[in-house]
Amino acid sequence: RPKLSRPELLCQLKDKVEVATLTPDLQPFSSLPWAAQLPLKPLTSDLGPYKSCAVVSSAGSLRYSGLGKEIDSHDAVLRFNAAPTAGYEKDVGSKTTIRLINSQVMASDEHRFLSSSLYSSGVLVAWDPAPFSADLTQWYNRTDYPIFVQYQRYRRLHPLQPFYILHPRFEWQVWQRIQDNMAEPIQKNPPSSGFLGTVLMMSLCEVVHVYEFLPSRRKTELCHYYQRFYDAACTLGAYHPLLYEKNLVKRMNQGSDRDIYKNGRVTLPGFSKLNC
Ligand code: NCC
Repeated sequence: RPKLSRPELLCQLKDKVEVATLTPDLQPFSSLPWAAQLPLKPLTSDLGPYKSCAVVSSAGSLRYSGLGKEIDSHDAVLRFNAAPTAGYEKDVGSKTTIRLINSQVMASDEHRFLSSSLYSSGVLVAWDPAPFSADLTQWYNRTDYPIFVQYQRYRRLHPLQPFYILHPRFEWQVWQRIQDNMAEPIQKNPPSSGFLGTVLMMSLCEVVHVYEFLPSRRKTELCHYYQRFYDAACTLGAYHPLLYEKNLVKRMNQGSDRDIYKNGRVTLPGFSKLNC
């Protein structure tokens, strides 16, 4: 199978992946009373379009980057999980338009998801590693972490904050793009939040800048910019097919290699700007 060119890869991603979120009309939710807490419309009809966007990975190499001002200059900024801005503004900025969180964050005591102010700014989007090709009912009855219980609790406490749940079909559509463009079989686990969030923003923005997903010259084994914890697996992957995700992003990058090396910055076109 021939390796796809950059435009081919981008168009394939646009054609075969759709950002879908749960709405109250979907089975099995339509027969559950709490489904009224789900947003009526999918995320993509409520948010954007934005001109220029930033996706801020949580990588340790953001530390001492001085990228904060540049990140905040974008129209929308996506952050992940428990990644804070307070105290790290110089390096990661302070604007949060969307926060993408995995179900582990919602469920673990450590993150105090229901009470911490970290989660209260911007739009929340949650996801849970659903089994491959499982339908919504199967997944609902056996989520990885108790995403729905925590969702209902959070919504009761913060009824005005927009909060979406990704449709698991999206996870596996993104996974399939990675697998189809790799020579070897990759692990059958969903992509990392980092890559899911990048594709999410490509559907909302005209141009997407991803920071420290492809490591710069500041590359470090420091896992997160906000924690004193060292593990190379944070950058290279273990459970998630992270290295393959990065390989694909490298192939789609429209920016220069120097931009990666100097600023850890990748530039990707939004789907609306592609002529496929
Ligand atoms: O670490 P995590 O990811 O929250 O990071 C968000 C995204 O940033 C990119 N990243 C992060 C660190 C690093 N050194 N290099 C990077 O490129 C990745 O794209 C990553 O997705 C996740 O994807 O949701 C993940 O979540 C954590 C953890 O659940 C949360 O941080 C909450 O504590 C996972 N860690 C563990 O399960 C121990 C991580 O595997 C994936």
